[in-house]
Amino acid sequence: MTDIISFYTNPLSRGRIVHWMLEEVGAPYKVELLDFEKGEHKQPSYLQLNPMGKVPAIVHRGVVVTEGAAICCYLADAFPVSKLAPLPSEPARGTYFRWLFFAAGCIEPAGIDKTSPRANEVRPSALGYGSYDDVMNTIEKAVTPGPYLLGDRFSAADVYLGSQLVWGLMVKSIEARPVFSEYVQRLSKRPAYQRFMEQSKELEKALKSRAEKA
Ligand SMILES: N[C@@H](CCC(=O)N[C@@H](CS)C(=O)NCC(=O)O)C(=O)O
Repeated sequence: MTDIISFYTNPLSRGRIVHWMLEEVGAPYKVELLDFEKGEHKQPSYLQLNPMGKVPAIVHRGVVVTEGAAICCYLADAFPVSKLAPLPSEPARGTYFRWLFFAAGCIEPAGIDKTSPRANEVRPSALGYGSYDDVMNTIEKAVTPGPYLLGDRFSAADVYLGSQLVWGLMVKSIEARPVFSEYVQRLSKRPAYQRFMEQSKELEKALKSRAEKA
């Protein structure tokens, strides 16, 4: 069993969240690129790892972890030296989980519904995220005054929620608010974020050249 993390991704996917997280953690990892065009994520060898046929996924010490938010939590706990998660004994752990789960359970579906509205409207009381406006206002409260979700302390929750904002502001599933762009700008100055962005461009090129050669 190896300690090196296998990271299954596509550079234009939610794998970007985990790529950034891996750079924050600083643990050794190996990228396994999956070409969506070729359907590599739907091949039996990958479906064995993730029956959803989706990325990201990691394999670490023989265990498969899928779901971007779960992977961020897992890595923060598996590499405590990175100090990306409050310990179970710390009250801030509650706030940390709150925003991680809010980002996965509320921000993500609210953003998708914003850009691709459902044919049949769902009652806000039945919808886990309530209303788009409530989600936007709640994010604003969460990142104010900042600089991070846990105040002065950067955590894996910022990697996950911050990634949702970076992507959402770009595709306009998250409305532009000054406080959102200020938060995102702060995050994008992090050396780990910049390394991930550079590497991600290289992965895109690698995937393109692999496709051209095939
Ligand atoms: N719930 C998963 C969603 C993963 C997901 O939807 N990944 C997309 C890329 S962003 C994917 O793999 N799409 C390929 C497909 O479904 O064919 C997570 O949060 O990690």
